[in-house]
Amino acid sequence: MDVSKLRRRSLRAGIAVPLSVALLLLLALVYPGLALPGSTFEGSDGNLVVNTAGNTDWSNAPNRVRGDDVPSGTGDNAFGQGTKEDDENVSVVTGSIPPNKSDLTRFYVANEFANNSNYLYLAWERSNVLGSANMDFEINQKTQPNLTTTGPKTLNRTAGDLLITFDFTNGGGNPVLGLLKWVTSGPTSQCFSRNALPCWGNRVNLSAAGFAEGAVNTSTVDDPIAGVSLPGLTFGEAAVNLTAAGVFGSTCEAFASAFLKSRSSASFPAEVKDFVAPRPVSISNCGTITIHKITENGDSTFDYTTTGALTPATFSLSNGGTRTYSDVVAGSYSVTESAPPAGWTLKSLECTATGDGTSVTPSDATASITMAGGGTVDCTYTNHINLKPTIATKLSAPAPTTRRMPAPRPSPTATCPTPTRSPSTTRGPSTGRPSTAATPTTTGPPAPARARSWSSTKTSPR
Ligand SMILES: [Ca+2]
Ligand SMILES: [Ca+2]
Ligand SMILES: [Ca+2]
Repeated sequence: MDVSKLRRRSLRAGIAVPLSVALLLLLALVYPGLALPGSTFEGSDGNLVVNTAGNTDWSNAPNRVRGDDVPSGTGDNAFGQGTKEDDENVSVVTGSIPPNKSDLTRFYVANEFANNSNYLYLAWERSNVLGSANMDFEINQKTQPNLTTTGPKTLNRTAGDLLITFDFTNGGGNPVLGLLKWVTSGPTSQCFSRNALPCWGNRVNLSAAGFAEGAVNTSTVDDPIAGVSLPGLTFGEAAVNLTAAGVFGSTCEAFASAFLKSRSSASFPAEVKDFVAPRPVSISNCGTITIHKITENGDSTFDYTTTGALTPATFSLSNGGTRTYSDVVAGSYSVTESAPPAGWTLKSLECTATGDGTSVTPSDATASITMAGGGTVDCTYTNHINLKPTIATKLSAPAPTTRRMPAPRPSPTATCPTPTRSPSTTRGPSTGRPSTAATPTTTGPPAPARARSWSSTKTSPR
């Protein structure tokens, strides 16, 4: 082998090693601690604690909501009378959970906006150890009826409500996650199971599409939130990219309620049994931007331009005015004040932001905004104009008006320019003029020699 071949081979080897290291580093960046791409939530590691620094898990989940079931046994509430997922009219009973079916104890729901996507995180816990787990999370736009009392109930469903199915067979590897939306109009072919509207339809296999990941614990893990220890197969979790799954798009959606149910088998039309009653949640892809206007020493009309497809794209405000954009889809925006009218300057632009993932950066006349679902941004533009000097006109005013006092002061007598009535003159110089020591509380000249000079104090430029 000649020297040049040896060189090429060693060169290739020299490149190959750093490339493989770089690939591993890239994979580590893309999948930090078993999280869905774009999210740092550890939604498929089968536990509730953070294992990789900088990540989140249930112990520090964003916007976490917890629902607890009533204790297991004869008092535990469940669906009865053969209730199935497609039923809006359901029956709540107690003590009817079959001993061989999942007895739920708790659920968690969390959500966040990260890397231009809305993520939903779900977890369930159960008290018994069974091979299969068939759980459904129902997420509604409207508040649900009280399911903690027994009897017939009507679920308050709206077109577009979500049902996220979680099916796991022991030994079957990772759970299979599905997404169905509540359908109220159109052809019945949309329905996943039932042959009539309304129904759960348009099922998406989230796992196959790569929109979701999940896991069930294979050994005992701790729940630091509820303070319990969870034996293997009694905890399941999932992370779903709602934006990728098409739940959130260019229109505003908001969900206000979530609850957990157990299906009696992997079959979708199987009876639903135990449930954990609905809890209020706030899952939305929209926020609010509010712009306020304040002017000093007068008023005028100020123009604004925006970016990010806010509607209207431009607007104008005068003193005390407000512009509110209440349905701002998560994304990037900016608001800029145009050059102010003659004589006016932009004194300040002050902004605040609330909500995970929502931020605002004021710079000169522009507020740069990153809006996340449920976020609010509030900005105030303050403009200033110097008062025009009007001393000349005031000086020509009739003498009687110039003898009026300026605005009331804590020590009005000390500022009165009439020497004979002012107590301060007793301490003043023999000229009879008011003592200068008495004047600092006023905004006028320190030694008003003539009464009419006081009128100028009202018009001093600031
Ligand atoms: Ca986890
Ligand atoms: Ca973890
Ligand atoms: Ca229950």
